[in-house]
Amino acid sequence: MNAKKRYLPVAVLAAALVVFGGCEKVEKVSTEVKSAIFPADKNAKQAVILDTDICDDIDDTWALAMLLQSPEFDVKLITTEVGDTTARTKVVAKILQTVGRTDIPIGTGVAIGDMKTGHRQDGWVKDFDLSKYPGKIYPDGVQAMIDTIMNSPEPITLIAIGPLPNVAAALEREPNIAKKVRFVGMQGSIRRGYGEKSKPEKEYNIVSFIKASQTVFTAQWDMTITPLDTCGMVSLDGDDYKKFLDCNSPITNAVIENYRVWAKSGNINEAQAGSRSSTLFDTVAIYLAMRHDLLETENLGIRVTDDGRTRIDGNAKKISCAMKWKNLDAFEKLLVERLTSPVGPADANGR
Ligand SMILES: [Ca+2]
Repeated sequence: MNAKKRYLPVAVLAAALVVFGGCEKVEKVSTEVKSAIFPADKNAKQAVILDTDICDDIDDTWALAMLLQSPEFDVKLITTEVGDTTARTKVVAKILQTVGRTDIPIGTGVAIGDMKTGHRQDGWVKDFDLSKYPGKIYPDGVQAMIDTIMNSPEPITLIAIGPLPNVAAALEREPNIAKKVRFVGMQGSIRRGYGEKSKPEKEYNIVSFIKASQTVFTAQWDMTITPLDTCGMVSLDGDDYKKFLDCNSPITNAVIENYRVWAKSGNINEAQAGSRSSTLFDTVAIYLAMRHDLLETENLGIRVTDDGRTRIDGNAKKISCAMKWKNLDAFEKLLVERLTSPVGPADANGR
């Protein structure tokens, strides 16, 4: 079946945005947003797993919010990874409970690496009792990832927005997952570095677990990534940010509360949270899991070197890499529209 046939016409989407438009009335829909593909019914939803190092940089929290607010997705599992994964699970659990999505299972991933740093949102959950959480939490997140993939009647999109020890462990334990997964990730730096530097550099998600990255980047699955070349350019300010800030919904409030706690714990001026976001790298992986028309992608052989770089190598596995923005502004507007819209997958669950 042609996938495009399963989606609502653009005019219906535009009408839906007018009728159900977010915290505030949606006044305009950009040309690019109009071209969005939205599932016509819940049967067309894409089954996804999110693997996240939430609590390190704050962008994972924004990405999780975007995921929850995107009706294209049927979120089957969220796994936490790196460091104190139980602490990260606690933050995911509180967010899901806050927005009424405890139907989504959580898997606590491999506790590996530094257990103390990179946990900048602990203050947000200091009074949250995980033992009273009503949803399902799998203590072995890697096995939960494997079981979710292997038991799924449909292919799964695995969205990985951090280092890759969970994904590598899952591949090593059950290599057959590669046959059922499309991988979408925020990893690497190919022609540009942090802060739009003109040279690539060692990107955190890759360099912090190099062998795991090599395992994932050579697995026999379809791969799409947003390296720093594109994801490093995303941030919100001005009217876009104001719309998000003024929304006052459970999901936007959860993001902004976490942003303030995160800023404070990292000695960043908390007032920044009142005027602009930090760089929202991981949101681009969520976008790439559903569409890529606002980006230019290149099919490149990518090799993860032993010192943690992502080099173009014609002999390496071909990966679809988002290398340039066609319209970054349209993406940022789409991001805000998603975050501030009440139309999310929760509606399909009868809320
Ligand atoms: Ca991340």
